[in-house]
Amino acid sequence: MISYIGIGSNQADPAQQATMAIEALKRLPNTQLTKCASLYASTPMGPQDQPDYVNTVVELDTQLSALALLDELQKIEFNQGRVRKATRWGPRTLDLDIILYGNQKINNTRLTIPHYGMKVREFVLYPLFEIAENLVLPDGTVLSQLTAQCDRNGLIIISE
Ligand code: ROI
Repeated sequence: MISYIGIGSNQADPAQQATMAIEALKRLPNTQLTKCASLYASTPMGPQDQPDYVNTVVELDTQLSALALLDELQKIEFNQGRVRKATRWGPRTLDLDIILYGNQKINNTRLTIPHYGMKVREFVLYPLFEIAENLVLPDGTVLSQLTAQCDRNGLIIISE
């Protein structure tokens, strides 16, 4: 199954967090990392009193079920996304989201796929378009059209 994973961080050296997450995704069982978009710097969506984000998207070719994949992503978030601060766990520094899982629509208590925000988030659409320019969403929406309609909102490539 081809699946696209959104990666986001805005704490504790976000570019390093994203790079470490990519390395961890390369080690997933029964899975190949087949494409990797550039790293992007993006303006926060939501509260503006927080640092800019680093975002990217990777393509996986996986034999894991969507839920098994989610479990693996949450392990990576737990292992690498949390920073030890003095005596207690600091804030979450890494988000790994399953954006798409093949052409499937999945709705259960743990997962909503396609990811609910993907169609309007420049920091998902542009990196996804970079590695999957001919993609069509499960509902028939054409990715290139969504991307063309979405303002970059300051989104820039920081490393290829
Ligand atoms: N904003 C940006 N730019 N990138 C993100 O990954 C991101 N993730 C979030 C919220 C808080 C919605 N804002 C974001 O969870």
